[in-house]
Amino acid sequence: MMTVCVHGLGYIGLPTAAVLADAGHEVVGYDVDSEVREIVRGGDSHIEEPELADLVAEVRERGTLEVAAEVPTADYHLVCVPTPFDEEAREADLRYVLSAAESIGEVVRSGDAVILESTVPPGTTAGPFREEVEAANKSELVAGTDFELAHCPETVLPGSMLAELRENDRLVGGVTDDSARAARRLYEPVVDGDIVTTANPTVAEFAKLAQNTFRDVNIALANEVAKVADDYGVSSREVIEAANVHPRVDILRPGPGVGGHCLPVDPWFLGHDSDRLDLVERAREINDGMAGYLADVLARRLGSLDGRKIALLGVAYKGNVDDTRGSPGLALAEELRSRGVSEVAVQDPRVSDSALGNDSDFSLESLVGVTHDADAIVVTADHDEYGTLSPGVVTDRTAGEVIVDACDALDRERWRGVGAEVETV
Ligand code: SAJ
Repeated sequence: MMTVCVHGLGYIGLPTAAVLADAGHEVVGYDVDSEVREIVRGGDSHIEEPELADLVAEVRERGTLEVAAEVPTADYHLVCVPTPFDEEAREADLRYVLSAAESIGEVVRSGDAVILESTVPPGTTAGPFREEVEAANKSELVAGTDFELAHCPETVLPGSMLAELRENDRLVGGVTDDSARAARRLYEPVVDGDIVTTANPTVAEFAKLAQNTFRDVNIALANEVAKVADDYGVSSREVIEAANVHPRVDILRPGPGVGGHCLPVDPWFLGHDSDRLDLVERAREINDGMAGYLADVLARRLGSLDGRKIALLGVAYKGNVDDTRGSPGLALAEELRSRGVSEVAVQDPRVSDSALGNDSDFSLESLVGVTHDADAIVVTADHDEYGTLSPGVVTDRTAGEVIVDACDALDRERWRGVGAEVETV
């Protein structure tokens, strides 16, 4: 087993550090945020993720996960820092990745391995990341000669991270074959899936972006099918279910838009050194346009949006998570407010006020509060709680009967049973 320094104890770094420590590696977690370090040092998690807090407590107790305020020397440096999206420039902001590279350069020794897991534009590992590590190294060590360097993109789905860290196939791209082999050795004790070696780090970086882009484009198709199906008076869900009967067709589900911090962002990273994005840009526009489309649907059903109260159920970016980054529900809330809706009331059983953020324009209310005298109800996250929601709780209190389920989360038959017609996107 090896010593591993995990740089960044966030959404990816903390679960990764915990799983590596659980497999027996001697792991040290490093994070620039002292609050995060204290929480993890205390054996807890600052991220809501099933079973993560228990695992962190266990590996802290066992002594296989330590927390450091300075970057230590280690056999492996694993970089899991965020790559924020610069909305204006539509580009990846590499400042955290490059700052991690610099601090690794200061401590990296001959024979160590450096692995970048953060999602980055193609060419980053072998280009600016490598240059930064080498430039910061006083002994002038060279990647691929003196120390190993590889990219291994993370691919875990929030909500099932621990299982996916262990079960998913992984891509590994090294600057040399030895670098790829070194990366494989780190993951082998942890990963039950296949570890696939790509020709170089750039292929691994590109492949990760292509995976999320594939999903985004597929959802854009589903959203377009939903709009067209409405013109034909048929259910998009029934159309897609029927189309997917074909063994080579797998259209995803339409919804209120695409949220989170991966699908709405990663496709743009492909444009870092290329001007050829076309379908990819269109897909982004279609998915971002779903808030406008839903507002149109509501305006049509209500006659006018002016002075209305609309209840939004679900501001997490998707079902069964508490994360509101890139929330389609909140995007719709903004859209409705800008179109004259007097009260946009939001509710979410999974999201806490603190997750919504202090500077949010909206505050969370109870189900009873948001639906009271609402002219319309819109479901914008498919939480399990909405599937079992009793229509009586909601319909007795609403002024109108417009219920738009953008996620197909409600049990439509149950609602029909009490005379409430649910319109699904
Ligand atoms: N969505 C739809 N329709 C669907 C599926 C999803 O509208 O049929 C929406 C969701 O509601 C959500 C958004 O898309 O708003 C993104 O959700 P997601 O579940 O597709 O993906 P993420 O962002 O939670 O995680 C993705 C995953 N990538 C792939 O499945 C290819 C995950 O494996 C990656 O690790 C993660 O991005 C990442 O970190 O890149």
